[in-house]
Amino acid sequence: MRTDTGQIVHLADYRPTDFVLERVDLTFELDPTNTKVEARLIFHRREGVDVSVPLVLDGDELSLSGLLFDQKEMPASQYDATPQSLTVRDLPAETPFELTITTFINPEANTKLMGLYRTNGVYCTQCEAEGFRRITYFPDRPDVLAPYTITIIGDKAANPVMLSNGNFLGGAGYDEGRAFAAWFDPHPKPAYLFALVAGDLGVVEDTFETMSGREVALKIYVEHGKEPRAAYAMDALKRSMKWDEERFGREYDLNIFQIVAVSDFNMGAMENKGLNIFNDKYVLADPETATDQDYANIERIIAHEYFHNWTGNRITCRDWFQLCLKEGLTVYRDQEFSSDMRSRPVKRIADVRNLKSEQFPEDAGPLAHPPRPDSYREINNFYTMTIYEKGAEITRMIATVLGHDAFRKGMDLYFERHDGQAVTVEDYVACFEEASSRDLKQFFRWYVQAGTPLVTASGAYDAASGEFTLSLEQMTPATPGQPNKEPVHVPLSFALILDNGSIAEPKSVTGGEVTGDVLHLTERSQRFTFSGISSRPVLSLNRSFSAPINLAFDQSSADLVHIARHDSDQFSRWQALTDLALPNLTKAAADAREGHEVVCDDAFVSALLECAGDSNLEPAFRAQALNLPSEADIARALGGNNDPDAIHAGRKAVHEAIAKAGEEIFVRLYDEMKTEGAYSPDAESAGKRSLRSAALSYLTYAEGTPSRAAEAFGAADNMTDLAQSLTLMAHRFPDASETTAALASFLTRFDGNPLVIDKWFSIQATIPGRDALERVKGLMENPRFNAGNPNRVRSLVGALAFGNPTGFNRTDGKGYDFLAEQILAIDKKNPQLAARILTSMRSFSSLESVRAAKARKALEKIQKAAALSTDVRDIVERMLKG
Ligand code: B3K
Ligand code: ZN
Repeated sequence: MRTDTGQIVHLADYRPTDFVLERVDLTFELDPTNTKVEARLIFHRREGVDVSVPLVLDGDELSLSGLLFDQKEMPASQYDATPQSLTVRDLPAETPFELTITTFINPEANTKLMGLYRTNGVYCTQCEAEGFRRITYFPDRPDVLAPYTITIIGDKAANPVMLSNGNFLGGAGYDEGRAFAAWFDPHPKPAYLFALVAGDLGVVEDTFETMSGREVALKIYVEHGKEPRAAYAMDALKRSMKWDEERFGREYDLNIFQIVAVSDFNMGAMENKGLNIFNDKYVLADPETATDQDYANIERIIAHEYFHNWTGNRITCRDWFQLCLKEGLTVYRDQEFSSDMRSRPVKRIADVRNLKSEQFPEDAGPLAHPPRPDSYREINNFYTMTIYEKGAEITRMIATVLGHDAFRKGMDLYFERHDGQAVTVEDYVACFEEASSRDLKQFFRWYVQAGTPLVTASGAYDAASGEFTLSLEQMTPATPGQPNKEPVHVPLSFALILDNGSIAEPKSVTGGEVTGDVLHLTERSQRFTFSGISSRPVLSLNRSFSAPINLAFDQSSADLVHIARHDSDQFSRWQALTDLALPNLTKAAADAREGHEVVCDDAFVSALLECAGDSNLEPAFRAQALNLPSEADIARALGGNNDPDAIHAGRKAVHEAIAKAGEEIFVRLYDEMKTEGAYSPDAESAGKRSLRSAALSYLTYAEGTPSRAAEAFGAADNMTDLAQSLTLMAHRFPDASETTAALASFLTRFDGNPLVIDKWFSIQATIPGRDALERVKGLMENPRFNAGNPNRVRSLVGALAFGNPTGFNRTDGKGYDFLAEQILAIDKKNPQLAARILTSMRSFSSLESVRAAKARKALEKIQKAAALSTDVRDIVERMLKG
């Protein structure tokens, strides 16, 4: 199965390899520009495969410098080597044989950050999805599993640390200042989980005792001097290990678990067996340099990568079409972990916000694809919000449909049955079918249909009969390549809330299946009737966001206010406030566009302020409510012909109206929510800070000057408050002298700490308005910017394109032209990064026509460029095709 040629790969073409890989033995002789890799691979021909069939191994920019067959030189007539493949003929019919393949690679020149590369003088690898083939010729696919022995040889002084997967076998210094280290990973694994790290790093050590009483050594490697900033990551790791034992019965399986933080990394982190490699942004934290959000992200990502040990590593994917099998499930697991560590409703709100603002637009645009796609051109482009977040929602729905116990039984069966295997989504779902005796055939459509289902609801109460009738319809919109959709199984958590706030218990329900508080919508259209309802109830539907759908339910403001006040499901209270906010925000956008005055609905403003001032509600929840739907959310609600300037202006006016009406409450909250004593990143303290910062934001609207934010900046004793107040100043008063002074003092204070300077970059890159482009261009000239480092590029180019709707979508189209230029430049070095940033334009066709036409032109310019990577070509062509 060749996937690096830009050709389309189809799920239907899957077949097992012709040869079975039994063992892998790798020796690396490290050199920054000329590393020697010797791979000894033992294979045998799969039963039934004809003796004439050759062995074909994958490569990527490789050149073969030696090939032995059972330790003897292989005659040149028996093989062909190209940069992309090695084909070996005339191999034995049955007996196992050994190939020894020698390649030389140049880690220093590897700017794609796939395969073996260098980051700040450290050797490091990234192999998922297809990076291993940049190290040696190999059957580089996830269904080829083998145990690995690794020997690393390198300059001793330069590489006091030499790591790979599995358990440490031994190491020592020898001739001419060189040293070696050997590692053995007994758990058969695919090549994408291979890792190697070597260099001069500091380490933080701890231990963990597993549920069966084994001691596991825990090590986190960071650059020297940064050790104290790894303490929180270590704590998060130990909590993750414990949680996976308690919640899922999963125990760790090696005697060592290692994490390495590196500064050049294409994504967040990687779950290599026993040796996770992290973007240092998701390891390093202290109160002075990390925000509450950074701490929460570290906790979540440390957990996510650790959880992959069972969901991804012990049980992996048969092929890359099954990616959501490991990613969606592991996101579900990390979401549950964070919910247990923090506030469950607040976590759910944050996750749903993220799903709606990132995955829903993907699902509604040209890049829409099913969670289990059936073809791809570039697998790197499928590490998407749909695979991860919608994938997690699907597992969450399975848990909802089955109930807690049957879900856990299904998971247990999955771990027991498939341990050590590379499996499919069908295998996964079959475990839940067996554990619950429920047919999940219709449910399976969630995996293979793209697009967000739209559920339309309407309710009617008949006092005479005491019946409440709920009519539901579902429709999934057409997506690229899928014009017609079948109805899916939508589990809708619901409550009928009575006048006094209590929840009605219907005598009976007809019209479809109901389990507990979940309605099962399975037809295109269905009518449920609830009997024995004594007075008109208010229906709260899709509580906790039990299904990832768009819900069209024309509820009155009064009903929404009732839900916002009374629902026992906090998520639904937040959802009701959002449903009240959105029409105000879309109307404000329309008014701003027409030059009309923006007026807000009183019912909405007072419900929001009531929530803000309600001390029975946790501060983090109130902060979420005050944090109005984003400009992207408003654009999505408007649906098309969008003018980002009008959306921004309307949203600002709504904020001002709320700020004026609630000034007293905000003054009080600003005082009350002050945290005392030393900084602690725990959820409760973070919640107070977030509510205080929301209050500060509204007060800044009410007061119209930067003074209060400047004062907060001066008084801040932690990065959360500091970054928040700086953002407020910069975004609201970019030209004020206070802002200039604060930006300068921030820079001086944190100069030399690139992760904090990234915040300084992105705060400025997201200042609304047309000047953002010039600002970003200017900052790219700053010596602290480095176009080769993904975090730096994301903090300027990424922040402008993803996080600054007015700055990026200039009417003159200059934002798009700039992005096109940048994409072409980045693509030459790092195609994966270029393709990812380009997806920021995925919703261009919902812009008003002047901008949309200019955006299209910029995309066409990219498409026409010579020598485009497969990554960028795939994205740009799908976006243009629509
Ligand atoms: N599995 C990796 C992502 C790999 C991305 C390759 N382009 C990290 C994660 O999801 O945990
Ligand atoms: Zn993952």
